[in-house]
Amino acid sequence: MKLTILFLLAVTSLALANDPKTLMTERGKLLASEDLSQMPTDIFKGGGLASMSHGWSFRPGQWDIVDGALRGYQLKKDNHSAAAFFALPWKNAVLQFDVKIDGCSQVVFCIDDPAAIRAATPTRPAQNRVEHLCRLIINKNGFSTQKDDHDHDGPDVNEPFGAVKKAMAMGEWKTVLIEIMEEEMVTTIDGRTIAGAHPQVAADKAYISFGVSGYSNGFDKSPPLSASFRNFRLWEGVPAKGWPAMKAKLKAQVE
Ligand SMILES: [Ca+2]
Repeated sequence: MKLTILFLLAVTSLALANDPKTLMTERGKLLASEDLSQMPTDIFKGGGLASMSHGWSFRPGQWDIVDGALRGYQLKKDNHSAAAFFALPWKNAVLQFDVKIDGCSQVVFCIDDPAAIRAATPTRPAQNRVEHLCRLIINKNGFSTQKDDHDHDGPDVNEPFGAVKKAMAMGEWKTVLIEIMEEEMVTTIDGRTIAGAHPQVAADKAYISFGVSGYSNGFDKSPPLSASFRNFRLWEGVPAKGWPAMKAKLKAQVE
């Protein structure tokens, strides 16, 4: 029995040691964990996104488990990026996943609010919709984050939080760490961090999504122009005491 406990402790410590260090928050209660080494069992089979209340949805696009990870790519007929949605209510969190880019033009990780009736805009009537709050964009040249254009085509606009120019090698796994605490979004890949803030980031969250775009470099390629994902984790976010000093240091590095 003692040996078993020691072994479990060792495994737990190893897993924690592999997690990148958080800056703004501490990892609290684990709210969601999906290795994505096989298809999740909780697949939402209801109607549209606005009615999705739990689990995963894999559309549009083509999504398969390949080499122990979830691989997605865009289909020409969809006229939209491939998207894998996961529904879960949360507010402040530490989000983590591994991503590997294999030829797609762009990977997007979106954080969305709960469905609600949105006012009419110049191009659509009032309707029940899920909208994007903020996102991470990764391509072969680096990554960027932004507060999203929440109304799509009203007066609201995207507001960039920053960009890191660092080549992302194709076929190489990278661990993404996103910390959300009230208005702030802090994103770290390979030890490089973008910190940003906007009141919209403090909204209630209901969905996250992985997006894969292939349009700009073609369709029907073999193998497909894809990205893969694995080891998705979502912890409750707890404020870290050292964040104000850390933030000042990060700001000094950028300026
Ligand atoms: Ca707008």
